[in-house]
Order: sequence, then structure tokens, then C-alpha cells
Amino acid sequence: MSAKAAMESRATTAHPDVAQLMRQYGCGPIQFTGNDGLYERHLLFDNVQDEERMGARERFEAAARSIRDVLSQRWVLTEKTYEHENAKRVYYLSMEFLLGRSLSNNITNLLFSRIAEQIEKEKKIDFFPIQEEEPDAGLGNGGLGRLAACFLDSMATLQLPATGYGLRYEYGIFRQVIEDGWQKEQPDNWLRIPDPWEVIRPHERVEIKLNCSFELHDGMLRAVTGRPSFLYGIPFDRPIVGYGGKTINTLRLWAAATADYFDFQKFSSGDFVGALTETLAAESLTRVLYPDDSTSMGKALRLVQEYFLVACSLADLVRRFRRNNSDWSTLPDKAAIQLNDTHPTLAVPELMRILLDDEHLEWEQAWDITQRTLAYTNHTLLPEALEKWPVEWFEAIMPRHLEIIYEINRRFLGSVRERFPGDEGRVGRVSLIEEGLKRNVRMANLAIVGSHSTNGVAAIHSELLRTVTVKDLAEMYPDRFNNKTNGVTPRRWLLLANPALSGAITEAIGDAWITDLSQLKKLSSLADDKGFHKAFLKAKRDAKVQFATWLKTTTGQIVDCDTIIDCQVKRIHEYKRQLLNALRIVVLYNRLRENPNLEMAHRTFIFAGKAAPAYRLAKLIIKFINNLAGTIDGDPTVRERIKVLFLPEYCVSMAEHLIPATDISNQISTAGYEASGTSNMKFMMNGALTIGTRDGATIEMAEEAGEENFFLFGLTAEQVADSRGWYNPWWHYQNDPETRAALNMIFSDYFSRNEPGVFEPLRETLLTGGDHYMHLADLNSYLDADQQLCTLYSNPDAWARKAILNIAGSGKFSSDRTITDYATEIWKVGSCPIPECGVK
Ligand code: 26Q
Repeated sequence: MSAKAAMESRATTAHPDVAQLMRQYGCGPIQFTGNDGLYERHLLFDNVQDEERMGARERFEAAARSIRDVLSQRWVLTEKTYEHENAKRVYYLSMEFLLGRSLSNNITNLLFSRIAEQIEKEKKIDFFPIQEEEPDAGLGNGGLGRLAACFLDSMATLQLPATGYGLRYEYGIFRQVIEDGWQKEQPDNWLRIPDPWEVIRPHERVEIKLNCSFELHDGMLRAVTGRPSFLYGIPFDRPIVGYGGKTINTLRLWAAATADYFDFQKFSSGDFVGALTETLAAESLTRVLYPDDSTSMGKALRLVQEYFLVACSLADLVRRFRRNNSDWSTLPDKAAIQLNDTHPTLAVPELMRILLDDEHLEWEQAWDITQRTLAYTNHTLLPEALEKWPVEWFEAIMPRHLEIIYEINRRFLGSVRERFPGDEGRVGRVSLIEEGLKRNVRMANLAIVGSHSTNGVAAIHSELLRTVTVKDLAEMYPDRFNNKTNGVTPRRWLLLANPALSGAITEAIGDAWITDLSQLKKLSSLADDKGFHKAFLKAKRDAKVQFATWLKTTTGQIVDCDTIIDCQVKRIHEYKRQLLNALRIVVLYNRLRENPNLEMAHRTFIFAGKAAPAYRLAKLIIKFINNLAGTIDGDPTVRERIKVLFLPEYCVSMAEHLIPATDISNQISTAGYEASGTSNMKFMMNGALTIGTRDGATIEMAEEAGEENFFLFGLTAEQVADSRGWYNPWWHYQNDPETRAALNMIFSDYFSRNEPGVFEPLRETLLTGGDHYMHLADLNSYLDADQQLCTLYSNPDAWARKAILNIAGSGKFSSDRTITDYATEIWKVGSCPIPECGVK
């Protein structure tokens, strides 16, 4: 039976002892009336205080606890059902889960929104400040982490027996503040106040052996080699509510801990303080998320974190497998492990170690099981971003794993030599070990060789991965390579984030789109419907007002809702080309200065995003955007007409406010560099028009919406690659007056009067250094596309028509579609519905 057929047939299969399960777990319908006193009880008993003195934080906790109470039985029943069915499970291993807030999302997915509104009214509770009390769970850097969170939502909604495994960082992605235009980082102590969603499970701890110990030196954690130690992984579980509340899956995050009696010898020999210091050091392992940063690559502790995630998760899932199964050859029929990028690639040698050393399997059988169980997703083509770790660290921290990697490599290179006799160049390129002065383990090669599937995250990306980045490996294993274009959850990113638009959509086509986004296609027949244009434009206006109000109350910044809202929000990186956007604005600014009567739509340009703390140029780009904003604000000839805003501390919650309000989405990476992008999809389903390059998933978005409804510009990936040899930014400087004027202004300190020379590195990157990301090559075509958009905006019906066709074409970009493809094509996993018990 195909996985899809299995999925459908399972949905109707009666469970033999449903009744017993239901009795055991008191499985009534999930009820939440708001009048059952749950909330009041939590408010009083969890705080032991007079209600009058209770603030928004206490109210948030009481609300979250009530919701958790309500979903608890269903959560228990979900796990119980998987266990009982001995279903094949998916394990999604990721160093990052960028969850954002959970309260409003859980209310939405449990279908409690109406009741919550009613309670707000009846009890005169203002929900907004309560919601704002929940800190974003920022356990990720950006796209990769948010993708993992969207996938969890879809897996639960599709009723797949899936578990997410990650680390419980005490400090998530740093908080960004802007001082004098510069980014400053502050710690994100999100667990300072206990988190109401997590459930600690001390009895399910696992023990991990490491060949090193830990020491704190001047506040820095260091791995000390040659002194083996044990660490506990303590699981903290979080509920992942599928839409409709039928399935409640688990995200299990591991925290490092040591036993209190750690280093008992030291302790009893009198070094009481020393023993405890070591405990403190070991427990620091999961203290902080490493920023996506070239300097993190050189941090041994990041490698230990990666090992800790893998070792804890595999120990846990192997324990679960053994409870119900005795034959190891069935592991691939019971578990599909997806590696989110190379970060958890140590799963290859760790699973081999378990099968060889603990379970005493032969190499061939262990290898077959390992490959058939693991699958790998690649998220980047940048060669400098492909993970590699020094062999000497493996020797020091996990020598047994290195031994296994060497043996995998020996056998693998043997097969390469057999296939390509005499091709030693190829052998060197595909080897799991990079030779040289310092030898490194190539994690991507290890992941590809040790798994049965390697996928990219958009069609162009998967193609470039196969034919350029790891060409030689793809020639060895052509069948392993496949594409799974990313998607985002329509629950958080449309239903919850944009009540105005989702209301208008539901009014027009019903609400089946919430779990079947392809239904949005039906909107194409309304693309010329003036009534629906009106509904769309009103929804956009409502979202703008909502956003402007939120921004004003939270940051004090002002947005004029009568302007075009034009956004670029993402991590700051040269390849994403925030600088190109800034150059566009400088040119437009010049046009207005030279011709104050020029007709130009009024615009608000919004930027948001974090720069890696050690990425100096990215931080300078932020500074430039802020200075540009200041200069324009201070210029009375233009300030009514264009405005630039840099919003500090971009996070999931900010995106939820900003994306629905956006008219124009900028997706302007140098073609061939953005693996997929996912904010592009969120903007599209919220009715923004995209101005962008032919890169990542944007290409597929334009295909779905029709290129005539897209504003594509610039060099293609092929043109970028072909012109590398001869591209010269000076040509554009010399031959294009607008480009030259814009650059001259920057270099003449027009935007940095009090900080002369501060933007000198921009000259280096854009001109003298050769403009690696080809900003200047694309500036003119960007401005042309921009002009077309502005012209279109002056005709609201024509604008609405294109926006509606974009929404109608966005169905493909639901993570439900992506996950269905993973489930059927890679994991071979079907749904495992939880017995019905009256949940509507
Ligand atoms: C690696 C080693 C040490 C420390 C940090 C890292 C590290 C951490 C995070 C390396 C990379 C990342 C994140 C990468 C990422 O977010 N990639 C994005 O993934 C999205 C989801 O597939 C794509 O849409 C984006 O195009 C891609 O840039």
C-alpha cells in the first residue's frame, strides 16, 4: 500500500480498544468554556495573591496553564495511541526551533478563538497585554529554525506520529537593540520566569558519555580533553497542537545536567567548591544558542552541543523502539530520522556506534539500518557555510566516533575508486576528510553518504546542490537526491496573523483552505470581482492600522497607513542584499531632491533583521540603513513622501504583525544564493506583491501566480555564474549616472556627517573589492521593476487583482504540502489518528 493510501485507510480504521483507552485517559471532548474556573483557580493557587494585585504576566501564566490543562488528556492519549499502534514515527532533529509565542497559536489550533473572544467580552478582560507578556521562544537564528517550527505544526495537523528533538537553550537568539544606529546584542533570558508550556520529565533522562570534561575560565566554558565525563540529558516536553486539536505531538528539548553528587571523589576528598564548579560548567552546555556565524564554526562547544542533541535523541528513540520491537532490522520501518541541515549529522556515527557496540550487530547490517533510517536536508549552497570540524577535536571529544567515520570513509572511498578508477581528484573531493595542514571532517559529505535521502529546499537550490555544490557525490548516488520545496503553516501565518484577510477569504470560499491551502485557487475566479477587490483592500487597510497601532504602542515608531508599505525583513547578509535595497532608496531620494514635484507614490520602507554579532559588514549595513533613515527624516523636501524605518529586534511575533500589513515584499538575493526563503511565501499569502530576483522558492511562487503578476528583475543564477570572470562594478559606476551619484553621496559622508569615513567599507565591498554579490549589476532593473509597481499602485483595482492572484497561487507553499511530500516520498510514514472522542 502506498504511504498515501495507508494514510487514508488508517484514518478510517477502527482501533480495537479505543473504549479502553478512552476510559483510561478520561477522553472526553476537549472542553474549554471559560466558565469552569480553571483560569481563576490558576490565578489564585499558582500565585497566592489577591486578584487585584495580579498583573498581566500572572494572567498570561494562568491562561497558558488553563489551556495546557485542557489539552493534557489529549496529549497523553496521542502518545499512548502511537505506542499502542507501534506506528512508524518521524523524528525531526534540529539544533533550532524558532517557535515564537504559543498561547494564541494553541488557542487558534484548539478552535477556542470564539470562546476566547466571548470571555474577553463577558469578563471584560483585554487579551492583548496578556498575550504580549509571553516571550518569544527564540530558539533559532532564522529561516531554518522557523521552518522546523512550521513543520511541527503541519506534522501534528496531518496527524503524523512525529517528535521534534532539540536543545533547551536558556538563552535564545540575542536581543537586538540599536544604539546610535549600531546593533548591540543583549542576552535573551527567556526562561528567567518559568515557562508554563514545558513539562520536565526527570524520569526519562538519558545518560551521555563524553571523552571530555568542562571547566569555566573567566566566565568562558571550555572542554577539557582526556578526562571522560557523564552528562544527563533532561527532557523538557512542549505540546504541539495540530489544527483541530485532534493530535498533540511533542517537541522534546534536552537540557544538560549533572548529578548532584557529580565527581563524588573530588567532593569527598574535600574539594566541595571544585566539584560544584564542574557541575555548573557541565550544565552550561545548553545555556546558549550559537548565532549563525562564521566564528561559531570554530567553537568546540558547538560541536559538543551537536553531539549532545544527537546522543540524547538517539538514546531516547532507541529506548522507545526497544520497548515494542526486538529485531533491529525493523528499525527503518519504525523510525525515520530527518536531519535539519548538517548540524545533527553526528547521528550517522552515533547510530552506528549504538548498533555495533551496544547491540553487537555486524558492520554491514548496522550500515544498512543507519542509511535506511536517516535522511538529510541541506539549506545552503555557500561553500563557506558547509560545516566542517577539525579531526583533532573528534580525537579529543569522541574518538570512537572518529574511528567509525574513518571506517565509513575507507569503505566509501573504496567504492568510489571501483566506480571511477584512477580518478584520485574525485576521491579527494568526496572524501569525508578534508586533507591539508589541518584535517577536517566534512559534515555534508558524511550526511549524504550515511543516509538514503538528500534534499534541497526549492527546485533551483536542489538542482544547484546536485549539479554544482556536491556534484561528485550526486554522481555516486543519483537516486538519493531530491527536492522538497519549503512551505509555511497557514494557521500561524494567515489565520492567526491576519484575521481581516482570513475572514474575507473564508467569506468568499469557505474555510477549507485552513487545512487545504490549494483551495485558495478558487480565489482566481474573483480576481476581477470589484466586490472582492474592495474586501481585499479593506482587509489590507485593517492590517495596516493594526500594525501601526501595535508598533506605536510597543516601540513608539510611527507608520502612515496611507503609504505603500515596502518591506525587507530577514537576517542581514551580503547575499540577501539589503544594500541593494538601500541603494534603491538613495536613488529615489535623489530623484525627489532634484525634482521636488516628481510624482511618486508615498512610501514607507521597512527593514528588520539581525546581523551575526561578529559579522562586521552586516552590522555596518544596519548602521547605514539607520543613518539613511535619519537623513531622510531630517530633509523637509522629502520626509512627507518617503520614510525609512529600521525596526529593532525582529522576531516571529513582529513578523506576525508586519507581514499582513505589507504591500511590497522584497526578495532580492543575488540569484543562486538564497536556498529557498520562507518569508517570501508568508508575504505572498498575505496579499503582498513581490519584487524579486529569480532565486530560491521565489521562482516557483512566480510560476504559481503567473509571471505577469510578479515583479521579477535582475541577473539569473546562470548569468551570475557566467559573468563572475569578467564582472566589473566600475563599469556601472562610470556608465550609470544615478548609480554614481548614489555611491558618491555615500562615500562623501552625506549620510555620516558626524562620523566621517564610517561607510568606507561599503566602497570596498561595492567597488574596489569587486562587488561579489553584484549589487550594481541589478540596481537599474530593480528600479525599473519598482517603477512598475508604483504605477500599478495608483490603480487600486489593478493592484488588488494582482494581489488576489498571488494569494490564489500561494496554496503550494503550505508546509502541509511540504510535509505530505516528505512523508510519502522520504519517510514512508502514514497518519496515525487519535481515537475520536467528541472533539469538533
Ligand atoms: C552552523 C555552525 C555553527 C553555528 C551556527 C551554524 C548555523 C546556524 C544556523 C548555520 C546555519 C544556520 C541557518 C541557516 C538558515 O536559516 N538557512 C535558511 O534556511 C531556510 C529554510 O530552508 C531557507 O529558506 C533559507 O533560504 C536559508 O538561508
